[in-house]
Amino acid sequence: MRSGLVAVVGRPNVGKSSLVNAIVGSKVSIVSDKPQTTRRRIHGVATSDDAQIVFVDTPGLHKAVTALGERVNATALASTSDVDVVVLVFDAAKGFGKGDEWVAANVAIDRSSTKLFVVANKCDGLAGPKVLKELSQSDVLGADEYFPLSARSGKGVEEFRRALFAVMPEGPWYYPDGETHDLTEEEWVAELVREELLRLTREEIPYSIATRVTEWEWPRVKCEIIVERESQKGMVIGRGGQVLREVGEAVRKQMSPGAFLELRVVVDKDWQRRPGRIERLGY
Ligand SMILES: Nc1nc2c(ncn2[C@@H]2O[C@H](COP(=O)(O)OP(=O)(O)OP(=O)(O)O)[C@@H](O)[C@H]2O)c(=O)[nH]1
Ligand SMILES: [Mg+2]
Repeated sequence: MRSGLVAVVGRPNVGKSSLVNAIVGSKVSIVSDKPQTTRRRIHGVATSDDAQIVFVDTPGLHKAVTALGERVNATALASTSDVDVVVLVFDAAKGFGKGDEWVAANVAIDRSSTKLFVVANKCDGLAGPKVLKELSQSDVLGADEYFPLSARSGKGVEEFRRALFAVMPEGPWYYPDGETHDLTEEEWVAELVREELLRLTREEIPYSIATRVTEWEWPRVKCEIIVERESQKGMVIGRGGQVLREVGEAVRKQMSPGAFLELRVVVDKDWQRRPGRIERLGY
């Protein structure tokens, strides 16, 4: 039996979580078009006949301006030690840039025991020469292998998946066959609620939202939506409760049948800037 850990790092919004989901074959990590969607390290598990890969999805590395930003950066930076492969993902449509180099320079990788793979994501719709140009720009990273692909269309994902399985060392499986992630049911539902809110809100609201399941008395599940200011409450609730209703419907569809999901919006002033609060929320 073979197994290994693969940490996925990169700037926010480059498609790290989308890539992990594509390889695992189901949603293990929430995705949105807003940067800084992932806030904690999440294990996504892919199992083949004789090997298991545990992906470590991480928050996007960025210039932090709040205590939450510092916290999630630290989480990402701490996740590359003792792994078999570090995958550095960049957005090929935007182009390989200084920010990606900054990520590579700040992530600790022991190259004697850890391989570095670079993924040029979002290659769907890009012309061949553009992809080649971005790949050659990223060559400064001196990676072991480079993969142009699209997590969205799936093109190139299978080759990448095979290359990862090929380098997994001998070792026991960390998760039973069939298990795809390491979140508890409570954490999972809280993340699903946050995903829908990221989809439905804009401007500063997505960054001000945290979610937390406060009660799980199946089929009754209570989830708290925490915002930073009184003025944000209305936007999360929506006119006549429209936003909350939409969130509830979308999340219920992804839960076991019969769930009764109750959503409540509360204000915790400037929680994002208060380390104690951030910790309590599990970030
Ligand atoms: N066109 C295109 N869009 C993609 C692709 N992969 C991801 N996206 C989109 O890019 C956005 C960000 O995707 P995520 O997977 O949340 O990115 P992330 O790197 O995990 O972001 P953070 O968690 O914020 O660091 C979403 O809107 C995705 O749908 C791709 O291959 N092609
Ligand atoms: Mg993510």
